Amino acid sequence: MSSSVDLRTVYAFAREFHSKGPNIGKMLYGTAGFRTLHDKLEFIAFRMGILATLRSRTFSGQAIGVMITASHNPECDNGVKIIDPKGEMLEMSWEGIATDLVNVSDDKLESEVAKIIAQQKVDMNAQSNVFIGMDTRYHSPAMGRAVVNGVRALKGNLRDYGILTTPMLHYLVFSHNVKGAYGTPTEAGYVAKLVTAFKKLRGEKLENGNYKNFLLFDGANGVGSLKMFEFNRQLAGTLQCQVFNANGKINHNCGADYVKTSQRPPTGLPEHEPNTRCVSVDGDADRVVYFFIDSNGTFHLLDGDRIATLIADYLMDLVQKCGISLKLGIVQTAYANGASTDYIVDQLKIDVACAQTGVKHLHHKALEYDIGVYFEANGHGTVIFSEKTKAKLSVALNSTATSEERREALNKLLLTIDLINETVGDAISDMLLVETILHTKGWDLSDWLATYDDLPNLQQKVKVQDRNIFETTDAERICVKPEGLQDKINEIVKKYKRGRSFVRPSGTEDVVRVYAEAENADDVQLLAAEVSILVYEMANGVGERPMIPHQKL
Ligand code: G16
Repeated sequence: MSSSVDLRTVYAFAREFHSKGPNIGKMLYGTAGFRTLHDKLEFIAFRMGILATLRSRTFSGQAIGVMITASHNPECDNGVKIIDPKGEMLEMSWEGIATDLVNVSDDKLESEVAKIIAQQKVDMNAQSNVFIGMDTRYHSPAMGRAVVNGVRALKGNLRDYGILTTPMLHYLVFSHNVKGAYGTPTEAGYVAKLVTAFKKLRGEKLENGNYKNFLLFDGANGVGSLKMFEFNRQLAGTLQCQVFNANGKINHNCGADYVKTSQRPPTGLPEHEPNTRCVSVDGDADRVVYFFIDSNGTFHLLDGDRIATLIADYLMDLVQKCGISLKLGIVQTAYANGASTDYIVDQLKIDVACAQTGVKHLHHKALEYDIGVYFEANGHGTVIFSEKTKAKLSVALNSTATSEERREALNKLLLTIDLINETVGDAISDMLLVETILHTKGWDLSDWLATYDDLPNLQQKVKVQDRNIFETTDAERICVKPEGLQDKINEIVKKYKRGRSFVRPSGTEDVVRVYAEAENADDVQLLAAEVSILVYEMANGVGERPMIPHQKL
């Protein structure tokens, strides 16, 4: 079929504005899209504009999202994430297509695009809609312009939303594609959906038991802080949330990743009463962790594992009150603290599964349940409810045989579903859900902390010459390459009581990550150091040893 799109435009734009240039090594679509130093990324953003336009045409013009962000990474990095029509991460088969498109030279770009069109049977006369969002990094607008040019080169339509949190763009894509059935497809519609559900769930009583109506919000100097100001306007009179870290260097000594990995409070934390609830999100507000400092000055972290258990427990209770049989499960990764998994199995008696790092993998696994709660320990996660589950709840609610008590529980569960951004992990939506649960239970953070004791744990980054020589299996719990490494890790781990350690190449940073946990804090330091040195020597050869950053527990 002939089309009005002349593919020579693709090369013309590339040569003129977004040339790949020399000395660019192989780039991979990683854990959450392409991510690297911002000055290496513009040509990738251009090519992802092209890819998103083609993908949208394969869905007859349904919106595809392109998010410009390096999320938790330092300010110098940037990245591109593609969002599929249901608001999910890009389908895996297209990750390979994206990788190939990025790795050809400028002069092969036109033929590569022609190849995708032929292989994927893209109808170039079909509509195409690409939604673009970006974080607050100073180089994000330049990346956004490159995406726009990619879309224009193939004569697609686009909507540039400017600064958004990543989960907001996921919401906008999905709610647009389902014609508003998931909420009004605007930024104001997103805020209204969450705030309305939150207010209804909270009711008139602002405080309850140990729950105080005040929290401190570390915005990681990213987009989350900006958006939280808008939420605060809408939440006025309901939740008192004081935002800090709103206009410095993104993620620098603050934010969810810093707080989780260094296990200490962010800089910029205002003076406050002991035991005050504090929350940290990351640069694009798709992750959240809680923390507090007690009256002895001790720091306590409540991470993604805690959030998952809190939510699952609350939902199980509601489901039981609804009198409906539903299968609820929790999905974790290898980073989940062993104590949290024991708590889920032994105390909550809920099904638990382990997936590979990357919310895309957890989301996929969570779809196997009627209600799938998935969280990474780093605070990235959400809950998904199957269509069958939602239908069962509506039928029960509308049945005249349903008692008042059950009806109340059903209403509460349906409102809770409304409060959750099911498309992807969403720091603000997750926070509002945690606030709702703590308020319902009348808990402060020490009540929540008392549900189980975390095993001391540590995560370290090891810089190696080539992280791609590391390969893992069994949801990343076993390292199969370099050969022999796993046996040596096993030997080391044996020496430590309740010891566990694994290594994997990061998909977002140029490092190998080392995770360790053990019965006590001293052991965990030693275990992490031993495994980190081993990783360094296997990858770089024995010689000068790495500086292992010792983080306080
Ligand atoms: C992304 C992914 C997360 C993942 C994290 C770290 O988060 O969405 O699922 O846990 O990267 O991945 P890795 O260990 O491979 O570097 P974010 O918040 O940076 O988009």
